[in-house]
Parts: sequence; structure tokens; C-alpha cells
Amino acid sequence: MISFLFKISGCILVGFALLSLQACEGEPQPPTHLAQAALIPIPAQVIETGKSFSIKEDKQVFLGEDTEALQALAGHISSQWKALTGYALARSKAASQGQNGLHLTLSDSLKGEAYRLSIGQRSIQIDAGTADGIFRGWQSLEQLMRLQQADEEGNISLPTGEIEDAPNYAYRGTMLDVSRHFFTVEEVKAYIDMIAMYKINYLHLHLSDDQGWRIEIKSWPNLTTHGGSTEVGGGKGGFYTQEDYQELVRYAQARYITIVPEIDMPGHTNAALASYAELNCDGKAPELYTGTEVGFSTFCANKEITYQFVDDVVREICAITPGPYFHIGGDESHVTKKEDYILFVSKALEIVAKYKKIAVGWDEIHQAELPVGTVAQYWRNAENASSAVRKGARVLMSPATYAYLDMKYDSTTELGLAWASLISVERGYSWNPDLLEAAISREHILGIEAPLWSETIADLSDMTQLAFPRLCGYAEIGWSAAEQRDWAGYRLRLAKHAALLEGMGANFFRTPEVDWEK
Ligand code: TNX
Repeated sequence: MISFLFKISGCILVGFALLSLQACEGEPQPPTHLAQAALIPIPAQVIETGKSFSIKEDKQVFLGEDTEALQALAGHISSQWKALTGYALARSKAASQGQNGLHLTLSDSLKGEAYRLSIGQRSIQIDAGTADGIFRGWQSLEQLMRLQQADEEGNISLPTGEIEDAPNYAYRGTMLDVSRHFFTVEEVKAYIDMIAMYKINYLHLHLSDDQGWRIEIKSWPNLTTHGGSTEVGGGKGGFYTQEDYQELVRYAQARYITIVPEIDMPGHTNAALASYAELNCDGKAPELYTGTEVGFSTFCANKEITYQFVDDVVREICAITPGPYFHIGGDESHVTKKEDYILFVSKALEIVAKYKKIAVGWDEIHQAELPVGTVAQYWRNAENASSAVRKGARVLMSPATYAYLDMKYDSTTELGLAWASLISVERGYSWNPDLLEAAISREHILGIEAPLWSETIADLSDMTQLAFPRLCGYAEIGWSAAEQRDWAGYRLRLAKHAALLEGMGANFFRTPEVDWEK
């Protein structure tokens, strides 16, 4: 970047071509360089027009079409707008072009999540083929607003220009393990707000494990009353009622995020085995478990009751899950015989299909026959994932050595584990899912997901310390094309997200790899 000198209202500024000029003695100048906005994920194309759009009075939002989805979206945008600017954004009945305000317009020329955001001096327009696309455009606009410094009167201005944008992958996710430690509905909502800011569109909830069963199943009530009563370290655990879960689903949906529920089976099931003796091959219920070992528990693959149980659980959860996916787990079943594992996974896949969902499973599920469309989540073993591809599965990329949010950043990080790798912010950002494994190429890849396991984290502060800022990088890998991603540019943009992350309540890790802006 070229350093330059310029004079504003009698005060001399030495600086870089920053998005927002520092106020000194005179009036701060409104931003005019849209192409220098520090958006994450970086958009496909930005054309700046060198002026600015100021928000210093109430404005109106105009809907191109009066659909239910757009109305709901306009309501969401209005409340965010008010919170960010202090000014109202009222719904206007008129839909005329060019009027001062925000225009949300459905247009046939754009598909899916693609959008065009046009910021003029008097009005802003978001065009997309779907409400989903309009929401992605709003997320860029919201991020622009949050990245701006307000002027002396507290008003925000935005640089004018046009952004054309579309996602790299259809699935851009993160997983939250609510089993090892339980997180409340409020904590999960706060996390949803943060991930929405970076265009994440799937939240996978790991709802059961050895240490806790976290979702109410009405036909098997002990799962939560007993199996949900503790967590790692012996705390009191907790669980979501079906109403709680539905509230999370709706909250996520309003932010265009789809919940993917996971019941991990046949291993990682001590909490269920402790709640119902009949699920154990020897008919004896083990004690609840609050440690962090893995791989010691298994459902009994040769009992009819096991599949009645799985059917009930899948049926009840699918009935309150509008999204297309159901995750059956399938990892680290070290005490399940291979033939039992294959039998169990095959039957679980059938049950998921019976309830009209697409099954997802950790890469070990490749051992079973996989129905067309099954998703294998690559976490540890490239051979497993490649085998799943040969069987016709699509792959969700979560390689532990690059994408695990529960790995420590460096050797001094207190939270987190280190079994896969230390994952610095640079390491987490600088890889390409399409090129990672020769046998897994772009056409097989559904998308990317960054899992956050919770053995070492117990609350929102811990959660956000491990998730941020690495998740911003996974969001960019998921959304932005490979040609646009480079660490040198990314770390400069990320530096400008400190106030934004803090403003959303993220206790993010101020990695020394980034020169964070004050
Ligand atoms: C491996 S990743 C696991 C989890 C642990 C995680 C900790 C996977 C499918 N299984 O049970 O929580 O490592 O990093």
C-alpha cells in the first residue's frame, strides 16, 4: 500500500488509504473506497464509485415482491439497522425504484445465494434470485456498517459502489459439541448471531455423546432426565426440550442457517446406555461418564430394541427438523465388531431415509453401503473419505489437522486439545479443500465444516475464544473462490474485525499473527 500525505480541514494526516479516515481536528471524511472494505468473506467482485451513502435520518425499506420470506427478512433487517444506526428503517408499501432507502428485489438473473449489492448516494439495492441470496447481501451490508466508524454525531456512512457475489460451496458449516459440555439456548443463539455475520449457513449440533444426551426424546425420557444430568468434569449438564430445540431451529432459520442434528452412534453412546439397560448387550446399564476418553461404548447391534430405539429417536428429531440432513455420527466405534458396525450403520442409514432425510456420518461410515446422496464427513482418514466417494457419497471437508476449532492455536493456548495439530490462524486459513486429497475433488465436495468439540470449553467465552477468529477463515474458504484467498490480504482485513467481533460479544483470540486495529 502506498503511504501518502493529504490535507483535510487544516489537519495533516499521514496514513494509508484506509476505509475510514481517522478523525483529527477537522470533520472526519466519509468513506468512499468500497474496494478497500475489509469484508470477510471477500466478495467475488467489487466496483467502487467513489461517493458515500450517509445514514443520518430514518429511512424506508422497499420490497420488490410482497412474499412472506421477504417480509420476515425486512423485519429482521429493520431491527438490526435500528440497533446499528439508531435510525428507523420502516416498511414502505410503495415499491418504486430509486426512492431513498433500502430496496430488496428478487431478480431472475441471479441464482441461489448469489446477490448484487448496489450502494448509491441516495439508495441501496440488494438483488438476488432468492430470499436466501438477499440475506447474504444484507450480511455484507451489515458487516460494512459494523466496520465503519461513526462520525462525531454518531452517524455511519458507507462507500458507494457495487458488489457482485456468490458462494464457493453450498455448505459452509460449523459444529458445536453440546454434549461434552452443555451450552444454554441463549449461548447457542449468541453463537448463531456471530456465525451468521460470516455467511455460515449450517450449524451442526452434536447432541449426544458418552458424557451427555442433550435432546428430549418423548418416547425415551430417561435419556435426558438421567443421560443429560452431567457433563465433562462432573457439572450438572442439561438438555434441550423439543420446544427449546425448535426455538433454536427458528432462530437459526431467521438468519438463513440450517440446523443439522447429530445423534452419535453406535459408539459415543455411554449416556444412552446408562439411561436404558436394554440397549447394552449384557443388559446392564453402566455408570454415567464425565471423563474425556473416547471409543469405549457401543449400542448392541444384534438386538431388535436397538433399532426400535434408533427409529424413535430419528423419527422424533426429524419431525422437528425442517433442514434436509440428519447426522448419525459413526466415529470411533472401537469396541463394536466390524460386522456389527456395518450392520448398525446400514440400518441407521435406512431409518434416516425412511424419515426423508439425507444422512451424514463421520468418515468411518464408508464401511457400510451408502445410499445415493449420503454425506461422509472427512475428519481424520482420507482413505475412508475416498472410499466413501467411490461408493457415491459426497464429502463434507473437516480435516482435523486444518479445520478443528478445538485444537490449540499454539503451544501457549490454555483451552483446546492438540492431538491433530496446533492450528494457527494462518494454518486454518491457508488450505484448499479441493486440493487436499487427490481422490477427493471439487465435484465430490459438498462444502466445509469446522467442528468445535467441547471437552475443554464450558461457556460462551471459552467457545468464542477457540472459534474466533479461526471461524472467519473457514467462512472465507467456504464462500470465496480459491483465486481470491491469500493470507497476506486476509490478515489485513481480519485486523479490522477486532471491534466487530468484540461488539458481538466474542472473546476472540488476539493472535500475534495479526496486527489488530484498535
Ligand atoms: C475426535 S472428531 C472425535 C471427538 C472428539 C475430538 C476432539 C470425531 C469424529 N471424534 O469425539 O471430541 O476428536 O478433538
